[in-house]
Parts: sequence; C-alpha cells; structure tokens
Amino acid sequence: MLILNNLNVQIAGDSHGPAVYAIIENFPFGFSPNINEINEDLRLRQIGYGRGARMKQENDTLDFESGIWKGFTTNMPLVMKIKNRGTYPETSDERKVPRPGHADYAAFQKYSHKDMRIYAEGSSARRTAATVAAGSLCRQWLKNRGVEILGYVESCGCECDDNNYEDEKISTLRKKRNAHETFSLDKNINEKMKKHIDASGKKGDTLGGSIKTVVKGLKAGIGSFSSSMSRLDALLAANITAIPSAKGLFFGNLDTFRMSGSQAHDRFSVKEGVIDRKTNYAGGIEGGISNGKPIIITTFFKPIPSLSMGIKSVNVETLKEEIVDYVRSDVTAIAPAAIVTEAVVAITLMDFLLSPKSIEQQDVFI
Ligand code: EPS
Repeated sequence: MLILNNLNVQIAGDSHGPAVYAIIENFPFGFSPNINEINEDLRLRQIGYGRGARMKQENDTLDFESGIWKGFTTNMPLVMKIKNRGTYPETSDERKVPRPGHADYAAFQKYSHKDMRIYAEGSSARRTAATVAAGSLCRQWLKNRGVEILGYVESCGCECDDNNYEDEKISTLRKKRNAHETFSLDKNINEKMKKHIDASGKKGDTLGGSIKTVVKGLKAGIGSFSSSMSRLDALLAANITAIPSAKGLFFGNLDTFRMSGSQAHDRFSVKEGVIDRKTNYAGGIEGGISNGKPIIITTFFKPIPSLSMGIKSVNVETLKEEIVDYVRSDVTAIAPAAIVTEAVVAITLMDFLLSPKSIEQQDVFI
C-alpha cells in the first residue's frame, strides 16, 4: 500500500505467482484511460539496458478487471492485472543460502522459515509492473491538468550525467530518454553506460545508480507544513523509498550541502509584476509545499544483490559457508527504476491534487 491521503493504492502479487495487481480505490468517476499508453509504459519498464532473461520471458500488458465501464472509470475500485509468464510452483527446491544485501536474511531473522524463496517472492521488484500500470494511469490524469513528469537515469555505476535539463520541455526529454537504451538523456553518456553495464555483466556483477525525476506544471501551494501526512516532500519520500533497491533521495540541488546559507537559497526577484525565484536549488518544494518551480528529485538505488558471479554466504540450516545459488538476475535495474519512480511520483501527486483543498474531485467526461 502506498502512503496517501485520498486514493487507496494496493500493489499485490508474488514474483512467480499467476499475476501482479494494482487495486485503486477512490479514483474519480468519468476518466477515460488510454490503455495503449499504459502498455507502452509497461513495455519501457521491461526493455531498459542491463535487463536479464526474465524480461525476455514476460510480455507485460494490462487488463482492467473492475472499475471501468464503456472505457471510463466508474469510481468502483479499479483492479489492474498483469499476468506473469515466469511462474514456478511452490514445490520448487528450497533455497537456504541468503544473498548478502537482499531482503532474504533480514526476513529469515524475522520469520524463521528457512526457504529464502518465500522472501524473494514478496520482496521482488516484479510487483513494480503493477506500480507502473497504476502510475501511468495517474500520469494521464495529471497530464490533463497540465502536470507532467519524467524520470531518467542520471547515473549508473560511475557514469554520471551532470547536465541540467530543467529548462527543456518534458515531451522533449521523454523523446530523448526513450531513444536511449539506458534511459539516460545524453547520447555519449548512454554509450558509456552501456559499456559499463556490459563489463559488469561479463564479470557476473551488478550496478546501481541514480534517477532524476522532474515534474513541471504543478502549481504553487500543493502540500502543507502542518504534518508528515500533509507534507508533499514527506509523502513523496515515503513512497519513493518503498521501491525495491531505493536507498534514499534528495530534493533539489545536492551541491547546496556544500554551500553557505547565503549561496544555497533561491533569491526572489520580480518578473512582470510577479515574485519569482532566479534559481531552483530547492527543487520546487519549500516547507513541504510546492512553490511553482519544477520539482526535482534524485533517488539513489543500490546495486541488485543477485550476483551471477557466485559470492560466499552461509547456509541458514547447516551454518556452513556456501556460495550463493546462481539465480538469474538483471545486471542493473536502474533503467526500469526511472519508469517506476515516475509512476510513484504520479500516484503521490494525483493524491495531493484530489485533496478537496487542491482542486475539484470530480472528473468530467472527456
Ligand atoms: C528480481 C529477480 C528477477 C528480475 C525481477 C526482480 O526475476 P527472476 O527471479 O524471475 O529471474 O527479473 O524483476 C522482474 C521480474 C520485473 O518484472 O521487474 C528480484 O529478485 O527482485
């Protein structure tokens, strides 16, 4: 479940079970989703550079199983289903050697069952397919209200794109991102990242990285400083850091931590009779409230803990040192992380806009 005030979004499904699901309660009446666009986001989540064998097996497409009538939303709970092709039975061999850095061992310490497969099913990033379906729907709803979101790969391993793309249109950035296999925005950086990913894959190793998410068109005044549940930054942070492998995030310009107060804060100026800010170091949010500037979020993802190179661990039954069983894995999931983060931001922002104090709650027929 995401942490929200108005929508209720549940994401369910085991990694190798029959399907993954997004269930959305309180989605407004009368919105006509473009299913092709949702399926395109699902496709993008699958194809990023560095993905492994599982993604060749899956063909993620969405079925609405409830909440849609004649193509528009009915305000009944929306059930969005994506079938899994990579299924396997509960009777599969047990796996007793936890992967360092994975949820495996922490979950074993909590639940004591010695089969790591159980924990892998629940903690897997497979469910992010359902998150993307829900987020893609919310992104369409937001776009109709002039709010646009784009997530791209800023860094992968040691390759980093330090360019500032804040002044470019989201539609231009989207075209650039989708033209590069790594979902980065710059052609040269894309090539360097690919080489880096190839080298890592050859070694049986994995890579993490960072995602930059840019939001444009969100008016000032969304969110409030009054509580954790009303702060825009707090709920974005809570929901984004729940994405598997996300370890933390930052709003605005990371360099401000090395600056003094007189340098770090966005100065006001008057432009055509309106107060504006010359810079956007704050990343569009001050005091938990949107300030009308683009929202800029950097999210950091750890390298995937499933390594095909075979690393030492300990068997939880025999307590003897053992090499972790080979499990197929992605070399990096940083490209899909761009699509998933975009989706989570969309769900959280739509939730804020549904607040009675933000805008109207009822959709119109389109
Ligand atoms: C994952 C392991 C791999 C990834 C998977 C997440 O799957 P499998 O164990 O079946 O090889 O491909 O990601 C997805 C299935 C997906 O749709 O993103 C893990 O352990 O988290």
